[in-house]
Amino acid sequence: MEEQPAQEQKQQDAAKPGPGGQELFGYVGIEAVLDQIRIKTIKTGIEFNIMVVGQSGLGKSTMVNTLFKSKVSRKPLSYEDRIPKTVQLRSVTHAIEEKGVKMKLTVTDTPGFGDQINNENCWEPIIKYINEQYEHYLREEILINRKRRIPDTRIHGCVYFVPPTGHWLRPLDLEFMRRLSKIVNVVPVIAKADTLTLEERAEFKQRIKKDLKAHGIIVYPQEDFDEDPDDRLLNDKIREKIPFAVVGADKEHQVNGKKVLGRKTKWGIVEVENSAHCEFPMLRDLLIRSHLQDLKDITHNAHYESYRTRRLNESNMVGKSGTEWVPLSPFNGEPESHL
Ligand SMILES: Nc1nc2c(ncn2[C@@H]2O[C@H](COP(=O)(O)OP(=O)(O)OP(=O)(O)O)[C@@H](O)[C@H]2O)c(=O)[nH]1
Ligand SMILES: [Mg+2]
Repeated sequence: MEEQPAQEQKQQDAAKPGPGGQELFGYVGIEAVLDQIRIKTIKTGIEFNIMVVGQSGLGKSTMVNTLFKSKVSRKPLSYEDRIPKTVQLRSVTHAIEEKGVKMKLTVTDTPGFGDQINNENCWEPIIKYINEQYEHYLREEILINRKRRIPDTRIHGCVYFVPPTGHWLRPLDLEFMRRLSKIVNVVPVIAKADTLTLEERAEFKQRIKKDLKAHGIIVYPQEDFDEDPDDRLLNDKIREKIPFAVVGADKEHQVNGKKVLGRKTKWGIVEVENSAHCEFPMLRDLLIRSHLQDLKDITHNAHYESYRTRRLNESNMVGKSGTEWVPLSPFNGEPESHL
């Protein structure tokens, strides 16, 4: 709102006669649209949804708490001393407001796989959940009287936890990420990075990158979606750092008189928000700050779009003439039919 008088001033200045007495021309004032977008965003708020996926015990639930306890939200979470093993998909939502901008941040925690002798198809409930959110959106979107704003529960970013083995990616991780990356933005991270030395982290990172490339798995930020050379330059830097080596903790400790989130060990405290200790701050900044809108745009324009096209085609929604509408076939939740 503060910009309004400045905007008016600019328009008045532009309309004033120039030094030679003639009107300054060429000023259209299209930048006013920026204020309109800003005001609209403030009014409507932002919905942003993240999901954490990976093997059991890699610290997914801890990371959800870390994210909310770190500088993302100032509201204290109810404290759980020991985080129990997650047994079902669970979403935590926090409303965050900063400088008048409202954000509804939802993180979906998933139970980890790996306990069963046979982990075949362990991705099914996750893929089904992601597709269900697309389906909800689609069903709202094709209504004749649709809502002005469709509630958005679609997953905009999926953080995949890779175990800190220091070797290569396991076939299960490759298969899971291959399937996920086709339907959602996947951000891989090296879990429990405090268990690796700095050299091991760096080497493991390179191996994971090579492995992903060799198997044709495209994670976020996807090169194909870079919009211009500036975008490419920025994203290249991020691609270099991915997978981020993260550490999660939900306990606060006193360090030099300041409270920090960290893991206390015999040798000192691993601070999760200190970028000299781990790359959690990079992950948080990518998701919540620098790339939030990009993650939403790619979800809507690429992932949701291909889901929508597939569903409408398989339902024969668009009749032979291309204009008549027939009912959408039932959603069978079969993940494979959408891959
Ligand atoms: N060393 C280390 N331990 C961690 C880290 N993050 C979590 N842990 C510990 O690992 C254990 C398992 O953490 P959880 O967050 O419950 O793991 P999860 O991935 O949610 O497990 P499931 O719910 O079974 O899928 C807990 O004892 C955590 O304190 C980390 O970054 N480093
Ligand atoms: Mg858990």
